[in-house]
Amino acid sequence: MKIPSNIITLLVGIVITLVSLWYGQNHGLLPVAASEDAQQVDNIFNFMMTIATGLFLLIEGVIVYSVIKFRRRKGDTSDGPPIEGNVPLEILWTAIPTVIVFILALYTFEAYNNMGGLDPVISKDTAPQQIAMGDQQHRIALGIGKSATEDNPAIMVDVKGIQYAWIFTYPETGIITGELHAPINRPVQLNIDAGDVIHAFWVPQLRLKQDAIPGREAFLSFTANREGDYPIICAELCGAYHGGMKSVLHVDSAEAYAEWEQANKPVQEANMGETALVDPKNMSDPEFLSPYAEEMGMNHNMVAELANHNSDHAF
Ligand SMILES: [Cu+2]
Repeated sequence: MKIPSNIITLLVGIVITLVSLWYGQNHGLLPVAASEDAQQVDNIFNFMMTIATGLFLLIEGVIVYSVIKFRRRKGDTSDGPPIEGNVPLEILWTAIPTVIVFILALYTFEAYNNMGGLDPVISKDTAPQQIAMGDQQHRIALGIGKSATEDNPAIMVDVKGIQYAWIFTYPETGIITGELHAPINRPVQLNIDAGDVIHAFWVPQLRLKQDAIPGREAFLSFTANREGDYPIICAELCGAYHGGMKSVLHVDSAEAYAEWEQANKPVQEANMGETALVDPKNMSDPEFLSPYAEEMGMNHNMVAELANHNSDHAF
């Protein structure tokens, strides 16, 4: 019994489609998605992966099939048939990629717009540069952002890229740190700037990347929805130690974030005298030594004993 070739074509088409649809969702190439918007980027990537898998299987399949089916047989020295172009075929293979590219362009545009890429909503009160330069600058603001709302305002963080580190300043609390902390489910707005050369702020798990340009502020907003530690990577060759320009984004629970904030707030001037300044002259030897002794694995009594032994020793 001979199966008609159009039925075989149909079956092959169905199999390729099913395999492509499955692989488009199960390629495992992306790191975890740690924000709401990251899913939109993943949807585009998965869609592209589905199309790419289908095309790969179709084209490679035809090549492998042809290599076997139309191979030169033993003793065959004849020429192949003289085929010169095929207009319908060329129209087809121009039209299909054109349609695919158009669909991808529209889909990408839609996601970019959803994420606030076309009109970043910038909180003006913390972007003095923007106000100084007026409306024109606002219209061409760099970045992505829209996640803040009236009842869930964004946490502001000034991000400065320098050779070869990221410095994060929280203007509301005065915290300055080398590692970014963000509470889960709260919008965060990064005001990104560079101190020397062009850097790029990149967190793969947020699917966000933004150039940091000296003298020109850029913005990124995100709302992390997954606790964890994620790498911050400089994605613009910025000098000899560019490869070492890394930091960490800690997405904390609300409680852990509050704790971190409390522990890292600069000491207020009012209680500065008691907490920050201790004059070692007013301390006894054991008092002075105990923090060092603890590091060495000694307890308080051992220190006191030592101090007694050497009581006549001028310290
Ligand atoms: Cu850099």
